Amino acid sequence: MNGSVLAFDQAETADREEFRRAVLAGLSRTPRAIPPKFLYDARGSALFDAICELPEYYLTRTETEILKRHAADIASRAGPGSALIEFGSGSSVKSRLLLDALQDLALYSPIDISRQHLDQTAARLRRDYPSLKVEPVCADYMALDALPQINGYKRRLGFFPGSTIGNLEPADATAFLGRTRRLLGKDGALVLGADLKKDPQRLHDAYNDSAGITAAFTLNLLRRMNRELHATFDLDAFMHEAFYSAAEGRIEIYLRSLRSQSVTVAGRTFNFAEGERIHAEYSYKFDLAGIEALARSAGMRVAETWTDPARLFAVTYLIAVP
Ligand code: AVI
Repeated sequence: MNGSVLAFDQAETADREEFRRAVLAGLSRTPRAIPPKFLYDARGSALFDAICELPEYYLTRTETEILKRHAADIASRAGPGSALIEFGSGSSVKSRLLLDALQDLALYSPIDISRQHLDQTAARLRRDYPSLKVEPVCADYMALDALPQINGYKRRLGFFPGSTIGNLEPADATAFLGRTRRLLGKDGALVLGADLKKDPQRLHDAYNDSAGITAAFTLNLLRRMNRELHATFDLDAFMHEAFYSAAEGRIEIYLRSLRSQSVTVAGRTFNFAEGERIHAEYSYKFDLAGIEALARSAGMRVAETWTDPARLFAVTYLIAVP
């Protein structure tokens, strides 16, 4: 067996063990909850890509339009010679809009937990931008304490699109932004995408699409437990449930048990009452004052905000408060 295959196997075993621990702890808690990052195995990531194409899911389209319209403004704020660092890059589609606009870019560093995604992204970018220095970092950006060392860049420009910030609980969002501010340095800046509060029906529809893709995405968590943890979930005995809580300013997503049932997971038995839920994800929605407050809580401020005409989504330019 060659070294890289062995390293891959070891990484996979470690990932599975982390998943097993998180699931057993999460199903033993009251209320039951599994951290949302586990929604994104290969199938989950593909389903999320499909969500981004749905007519009801306006987030991706709207943010892309804002970036298209304002990439030059972002580039002029950042100035030439920046290093672009993307947190959770996936396929880096949106970052291309910035790569095309930024002048004399010193480096592009996509950070992603998926080695496969990163390698594919880096290869495509090197092909399409032959003079760009691409330095991928395979890491969990939520637990990152250093960035690639390079010289000669003028500013570290972070990029955290997609309103992924909304999937963090407020204290975690503050901690993430605070860590990011330190990573980017005193002259650094962060381009942050955030979904805005709006008509609750519009929000509800974005997480309850008529094609059932979002439901398949949430239910995939059960499928993943069945495959990786020898669990016995009956996918027809649970349903995806998503609703907007105006009081909390967030979409809440659960898996709801449709009957009283027992399920075995990694050799342990869990009993579900009819109607009992497993929390799968929050998706916080913001107003502009809320984004400002969040930035301030992490030692940053909003230097500029760009939105679409219907004010569905905001892209903000955050800088460190001296
Ligand atoms: C990745 N994240 C920003 C998505 C969201 O809208 O909160 C995840 C998602 N979950 C269901 N649909 C989309």
